[in-house]
Amino acid sequence: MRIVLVHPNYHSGGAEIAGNWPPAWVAYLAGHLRGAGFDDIHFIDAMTNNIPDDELARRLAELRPDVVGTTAITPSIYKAETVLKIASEVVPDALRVLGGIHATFMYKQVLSEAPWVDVIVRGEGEEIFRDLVRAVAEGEWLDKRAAIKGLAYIADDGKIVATAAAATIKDLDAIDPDWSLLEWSKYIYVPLGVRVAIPNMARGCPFTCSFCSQWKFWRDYRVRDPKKVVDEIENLVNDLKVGFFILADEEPTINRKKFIRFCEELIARGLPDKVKWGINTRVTDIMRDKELLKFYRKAGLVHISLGTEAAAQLKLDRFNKETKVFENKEAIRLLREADIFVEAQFIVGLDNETAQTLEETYRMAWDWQPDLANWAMYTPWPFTPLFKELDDKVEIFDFEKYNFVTPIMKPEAISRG
Ligand code: B12
Ligand code: SF4
Repeated sequence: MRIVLVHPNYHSGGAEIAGNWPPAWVAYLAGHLRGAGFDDIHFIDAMTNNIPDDELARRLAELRPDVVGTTAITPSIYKAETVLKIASEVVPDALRVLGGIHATFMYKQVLSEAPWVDVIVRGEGEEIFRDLVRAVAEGEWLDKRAAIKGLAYIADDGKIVATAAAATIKDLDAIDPDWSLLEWSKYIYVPLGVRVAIPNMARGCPFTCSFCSQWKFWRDYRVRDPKKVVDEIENLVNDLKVGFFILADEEPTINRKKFIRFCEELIARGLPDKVKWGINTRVTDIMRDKELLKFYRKAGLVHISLGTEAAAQLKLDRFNKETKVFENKEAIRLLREADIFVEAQFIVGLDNETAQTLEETYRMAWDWQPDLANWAMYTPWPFTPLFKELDDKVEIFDFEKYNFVTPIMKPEAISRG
C-alpha cells in the first residue's frame, strides 16, 4: 500500500522570503498512518523544489502509488487540483485525495470544477485519512466511503455527497508526527541560517474574529501535553539538526499553565542553547503575561508575531477583535524590553479604507516601533460570513490571488492602480 503526499508548487511572495518552510501536514498525517501500520509513504515537496508539472508527472509515474494526497489553502487550490489532474493521467488507478482548509469548506465548488478529485477530507486529517487508507487497503473503499465521517465525493449518480462531520481529535497526544520523510537540508530559516520546523502544540482558537478561517476549521481548542511536544522538539533538534521552529498554532498562549510548562520543560532539557523559536499570539495574552516575558525569552522564544490586525480602533471593532489600540503599543514595548523580536501584523484595504486612514495607520505603526511591520491586504476567505456581507465589493474571484498580497476588494474611496 503505497501513499504519496505532494505539497503543490504555489508561490505568492510574503512569508516565503524568510526561507523554505517544511509542511507540517505531511509530518502529522504520515506519523498517524505509520502508527496504523502503513509505512510505505513518500513525499514530494513541489513547492520548495519548484517542481514543474512534467517532472511531477514523471515522479508520480515512477512511484506508482495506490493513494495520492495533496493539500490546499485558498490560494493554492488550483495548483492542488492540477496535482491530482496529473495523477489522474499518469497513475489513473491511484485514489486521489485532497485535504486542507479550502476544500473543507468549498468542497462543492472544488468537486464541480475538478471532478477528477476522488475524495475530499474535510477538517482535521489524521483520523479521517487513516480510516480512508484502511478502506482502500482492504479493497472496500467504494463500499465503505459513505460510512466514513468527514468526507466529500461525487457519488455514482453524479451527486456531490458530504458524509457527517467527523468529531475533532480528542486525544491529540495519540498523534506522533513523523518528520523523517522530509529532505531537511532544504528547510532553512534565512534570518538565522539554520534548519526550521513547524511543530504543532495547540489546535483551534477560542476567539471568533470575523475575517479569520482558523477557529471555524479546528472547532474546539485543544493543547497537547507540553512534555510530548518538547520530546518532538528534542528529536527535531538532536536527530534532524533543527535550529529554529515556529509553533503552527493559532493561539499557543491562551492556556497559560500549559505554555509555562512547555517553557519550563525546554529549559530543563537545556534546549534554549540549541534552538530558538517563534509564535503567533494576541496582544491580550502579552498584557496578561507581562511578568513572564523574560522567562519566555529564557526558554528560547525570540520572535513574536502579534495580531495587532489593524491600527485603527474602528477596524478592530469591525473584526470582533477584543483588543484596544493602546494595548498594542504597550505590548510591543514590553516585548522589546524583554529582548523578543516583535512582528506586528496590519491589515489594510477594508471597504472603509481611505488615503487618510492609511496614513494614520502608517503613523501609528511608526509610533509603536515594532521590529517588523507586516502589511497584509485584507482578504475575505470565501467561506467566512464577512465574504457574504461584502457582496459586490469583492472584485477578484481568482482564488490564486487570495494571498494577502493582491487586493481582492476595492475600498469605496480608493481606486485600483
Ligand atoms: C506554517 C504556515 C505557513 C508556512 C507554510 C509551510 C508549509 N510549507 O506548509 C509559510 C510561512 C511558508 C506560509 C506561507 C503562506 N501562508 Co501560511 N500559514 C502557516 C500556519 C501558521 C500554520 C499551518 C500549519 O502548518 N498548520 C498545522 C497543520 C498540521 O495543519 P494543516 O496544514 O491545516 O493540516 C491539517 C488539516 O488541514 C488536514 N490536511 C491538510 N492537508 C491535507 C492533505 C490531505 C491529503 C489530508 C487527508 C488532510 C490534510 O490534516 C492536517 C492534520 O490535521 C497557518 C496558520 C495556522 N495557525 O494554521 C497559516 C495559513 C495556512 N497561511 C495562510 C496563507 C494565506 C499563507 C500565504 C498565502 C501568505 C503569504 N502571502 O505569505 C503563504 C502561501 C505560501 C504557499 N506558497 O503556499 C492562511 C491560509 C488561509 C486560507 N483560508 O487559505 C493561514 C491559515 C493563515 C491565516 N492567517 O489565515 N504559511
Ligand atoms: S485570535 Fe487569531 S486565530 Fe483566533 S479567531 Fe482571531 S485571528 Fe483567528
